[in-house]
Amino acid sequence: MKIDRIEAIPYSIPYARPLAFASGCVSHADHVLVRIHTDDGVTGIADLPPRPYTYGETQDSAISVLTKIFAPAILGLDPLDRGKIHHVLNRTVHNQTAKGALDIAVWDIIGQSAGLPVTSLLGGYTGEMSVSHMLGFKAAPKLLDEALMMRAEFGIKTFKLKVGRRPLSDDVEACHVLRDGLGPETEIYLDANRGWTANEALEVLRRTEGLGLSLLEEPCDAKETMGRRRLVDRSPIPIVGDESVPTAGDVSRELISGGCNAISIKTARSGFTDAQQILGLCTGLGVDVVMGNQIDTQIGTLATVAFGAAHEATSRRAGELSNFLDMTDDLLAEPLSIRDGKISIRDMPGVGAEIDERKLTHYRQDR
Ligand code: MUC
Ligand code: MG
Repeated sequence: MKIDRIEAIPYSIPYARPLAFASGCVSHADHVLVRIHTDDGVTGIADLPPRPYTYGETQDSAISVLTKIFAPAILGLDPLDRGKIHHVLNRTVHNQTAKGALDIAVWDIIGQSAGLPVTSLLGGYTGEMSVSHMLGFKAAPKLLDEALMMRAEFGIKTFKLKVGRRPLSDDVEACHVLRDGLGPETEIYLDANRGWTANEALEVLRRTEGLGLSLLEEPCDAKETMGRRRLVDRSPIPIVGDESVPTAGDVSRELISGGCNAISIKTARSGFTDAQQILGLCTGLGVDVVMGNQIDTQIGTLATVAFGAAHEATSRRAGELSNFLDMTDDLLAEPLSIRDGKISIRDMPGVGAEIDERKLTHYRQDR
C-alpha cells in the first residue's frame, strides 16, 4: 500500500457563539480538511485547525506546507511505515497542526486497512470520555447561564473557564459566581492563554483560594522561565502546559525546568503518534494529563475521543470535547452527541469520520 494523493481542502464554517480568550477569538472555523488517498483505494481523513495567534499557522500556510513540502516527501511511502513518515515530517520544525492532521489521517488508513477502530489500536481502554466544556470571555452572570444550560442539556459537570483578563477582578468575580452558582461538586479549572504575568496569576490564586479550582493552564508565557518556576513552586494547584508543549521534547523541557507540572495533550497539534510519546513521558513521570481542545470541529473531537478513550490516564479526567456545540454546522455525516456528560467512541474501522460531501461542497473555499 502506498500514499498516492493528498488533498488539503480549505473550508469555513461560522460559529453561532464565537469563543473569545486571552490570545484570540474564533468566530469561524477556518480549517483544512486533509485526505490521504492510497493506491489501493483507502482514504484517511483528519481535520486541521490552524491557530494563527497561538502557533503562527494559518489556513494558507498549512495548505502551503502540506502541498509543497510534506506531500512531495511522503507520496509513495507505505502508511504502515509511520517511522519513515515521521522522520521526514520532523525535518521541518513547527507546523504542528499540519503534521498532526497527516498523522491522524495515516492512522485512519491503518485502522481501515486492518478493519479495526483506531481507538482499539491505540489502547482500547474504554468506550467513552467525560466532557469538559470551555467557557470563553463573558460577563460573570452570562458565564453561569451558559454553564447551567450545558449541565441541564448535556449533563456536563466540568468547566474550563477562559481567564487572563485585566483587570484581574473580572476573572476573580467569574470564578466566585461560577462556584456559587454551580455548587461544590462541579469541577472548575482555568486557562489564561498567557494573558497574565506570573505575579498576576499568583494574585488570582490568592483571591480565589477556597473555591476548589482544580488546574491553572498557561497562566503566563512559558518562556518567562523564572516567573513560571516560582508560580509552579507556590501554586496549590497544578500548572498545566498547553501551547508551550506540542511535542514530547517540549514536554520534557517544561517539566524538567519546572515550568509546569501537568500537561494538556491535543491530538490536533500532536497527532496520535506524538500524543502517545507525550503520554508515555507523563505517565512515567507521574504527571497528570488533560485531553485539550484546539477549538475542534466534530471531526477533530472524534479524533480526541479515539485517543483519550484508548488510555486510562487520558480518560481519567473529563476531556475538552464540546467546542463543536458552538458551531452553526459541521462536516461530519453522522453528528456526535453528548449524553449524560459523555461522548462515545465510534465502533467502526479507522477513526470513523465520514464526511458529508454535500456540506463540504457548500463550505469549501477552493471552488
Ligand atoms: C486552549 O486550551 O487554549 C485556544 C487557543 C488554542 O490554541 O486552543 C484553544 C483552547
Ligand atoms: Mg489552553
